[in-house]
Amino acid sequence: MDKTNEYSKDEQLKPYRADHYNKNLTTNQGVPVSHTDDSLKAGSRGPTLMEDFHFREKLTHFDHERIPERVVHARGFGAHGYFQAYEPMTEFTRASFLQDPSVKTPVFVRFSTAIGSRGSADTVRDVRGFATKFYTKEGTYDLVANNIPVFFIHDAIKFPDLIHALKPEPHNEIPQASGAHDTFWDFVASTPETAHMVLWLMSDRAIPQSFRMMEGFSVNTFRFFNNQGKAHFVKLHWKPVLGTHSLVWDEAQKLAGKDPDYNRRDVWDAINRGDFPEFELGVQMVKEEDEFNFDFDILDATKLWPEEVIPVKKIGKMTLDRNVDNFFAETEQVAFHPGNVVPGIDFTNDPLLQGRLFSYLDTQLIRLGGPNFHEIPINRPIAPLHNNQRDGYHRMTIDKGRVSYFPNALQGNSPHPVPDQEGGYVHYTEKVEGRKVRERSKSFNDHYRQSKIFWNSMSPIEKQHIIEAFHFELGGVMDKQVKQRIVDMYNNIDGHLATQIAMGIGATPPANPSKADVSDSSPAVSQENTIKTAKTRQVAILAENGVNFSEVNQVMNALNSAGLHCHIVSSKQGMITGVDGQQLEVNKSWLGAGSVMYDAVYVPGGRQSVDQLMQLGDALHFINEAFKHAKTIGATNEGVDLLTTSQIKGAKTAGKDTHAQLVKDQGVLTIQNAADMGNHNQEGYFSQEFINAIAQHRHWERANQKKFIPA
Ligand code: HDD
Repeated sequence: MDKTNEYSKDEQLKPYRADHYNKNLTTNQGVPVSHTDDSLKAGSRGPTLMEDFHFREKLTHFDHERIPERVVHARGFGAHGYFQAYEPMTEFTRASFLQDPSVKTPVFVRFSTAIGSRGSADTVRDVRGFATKFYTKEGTYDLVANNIPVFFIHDAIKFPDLIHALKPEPHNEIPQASGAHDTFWDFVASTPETAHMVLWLMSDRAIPQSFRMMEGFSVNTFRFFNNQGKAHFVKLHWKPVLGTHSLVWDEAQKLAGKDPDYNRRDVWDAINRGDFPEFELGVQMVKEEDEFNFDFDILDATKLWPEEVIPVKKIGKMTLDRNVDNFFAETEQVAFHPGNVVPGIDFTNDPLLQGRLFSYLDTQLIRLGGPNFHEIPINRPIAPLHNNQRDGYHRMTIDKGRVSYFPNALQGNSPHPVPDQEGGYVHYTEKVEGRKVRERSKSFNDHYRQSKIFWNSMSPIEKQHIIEAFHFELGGVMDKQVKQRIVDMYNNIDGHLATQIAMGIGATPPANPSKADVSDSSPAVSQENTIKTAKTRQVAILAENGVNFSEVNQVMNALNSAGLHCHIVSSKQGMITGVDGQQLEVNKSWLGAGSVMYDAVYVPGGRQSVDQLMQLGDALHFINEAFKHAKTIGATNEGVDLLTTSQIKGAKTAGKDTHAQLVKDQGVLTIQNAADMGNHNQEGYFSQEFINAIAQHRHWERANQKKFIPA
């Protein structure tokens, strides 16, 4: 049997998919409807009649279409795919989906923001959810992760306090999807354990360029254990094949207005184009006997395990290759729970995880209307399901027979428990002891060391972005005391950072700026060290009538063959005519497009086209904004004139008198007197050099990029 499709979620969902094309309109009772545009009345101007069962059913269902949004992570976006293990992991875990590389385990992933309401924008500053449901043959496993490896708090009991502080303020429900307000920072200033997570939240990690270009972290510590009962503490990772990249804050804010669905549209379009998002599953493992060998407590969710200390072992790859058919039925109704584990995966006493094990099921009972939400198609396991749970709202299963108890003789003692050695789930036999206490482990109390390591690990531009984020976020805080307390708190981490923060928010810099007492860093946490590729990047080509079609054609062919995608941006949608009479279809007009939607900009030659662009404020703004955001900019022949009339004139560009000489200057590439732009893979030609520059993601070395200057 083709093991790659042994368990197909797609097959399971098929009977639930309703295709309404070319069908009769009916009521929910299947009664064909003759007319749905007028309610039943006594006379065409008379009152609507109560007996109009079609009207009543249609309106009643409409009135009841909304369900409560998630209490956090309300805004999300889902996609289907599959996971394949790289090699058998039997040495560490018996989990079946981590053994056979030939098996494709169906998955469903939901990316999300955490704090915004369901209708808020995608590109807000926030931690991102990265929840994955593995429909394995021995039951469903949910890895409910975030794109930041640590969390605000140690103990789940503080979660309601944290979220109440972070959500819009209760007196005026302002601000939406933002921490830039008094209650959040008051909570932070009062809760020093939040310092590390908040530093990550102020970093570029909180404004990911794409869900396809962000990491995932289990945050909590789980256990793998094998058939011999040998256990390891583990933290799980998702590593995007495209690398980890972020927007800049100015871009993120503008995208929230120009395209609030930016990140979900990016995934939707990428899957439709065949640019399937891919993530490698990684695991960090600590032997039981090494539990206390570190300068942090491995059960403390406000601390990460430095990848340089505990390496990440890549154990498989996930590919997302199918968009949902119906957002509500799949993405809105999906229910993830960190307590959904399969044999070989168990929990630890991480107090944050312990609390999560209660909360997800509890909140889903009210959000999805009762105890049978596991029967909603997207939540159904692929594995067979037999137990004695019965009834409850929306029960779908028609349980046959009289027996709904165990043990029994009337049904052959079935369904019967499965012995451990035959695959039944057993918990790791951890020895548990202790007196009843409400207290924090002393081993959790170092709130600042890892914050210092994170700060040390940041590149100058990443540090500058963090400082500017503090300025923006604390700029929204009205209470001066709260601002000052944050400055004083961050002086525990870095005196210069605290001083820089204070200077931007009108607070008093620390009288005694703390001196660096930790020199460690972790290169793995800086996005400067991530995978750099131009694959799937989006390029805007600015053109008007009279554009040099041959240049556009050569460059577009090279970009497309390297896996990039191009949009022609012009004054109007429709067709434009090249200098040689050939036609080009315009994808976006200036009104619908913005440089913030693209990774790079290319200005081709053609005298008439470039002369028009030079007169257009929209075109000049487009290219200046892209330059401000450190993006790659290319121009060929007459196209170079647009650069020299914009803020980019400072960049070294090709001169008119030079023969076909390619000039590259901090991500600005120009060439004059050239007809051959070079097809793909021809090093030294404009096209390939342009692709190489785009692969760098951004060009922070430019003078217009303000960088952090150490004290
Ligand atoms: Fe949570 C949803 C991730 C801490 C309680 N959480 C939720 C989602 C993600 C996370 C990705 C969205 C799932 C979906 O797409 O439906 N949460 C995390 C991570 C955490 C974390 C990585 C830190 C380790 N969460 C956390 C704590 C609690 C919760 C400490 C409460 C004790 N989380 C919930 C919840 C949610 C939820 C309220 C809301 C919607 C849902 O569960 O189904 O139960």
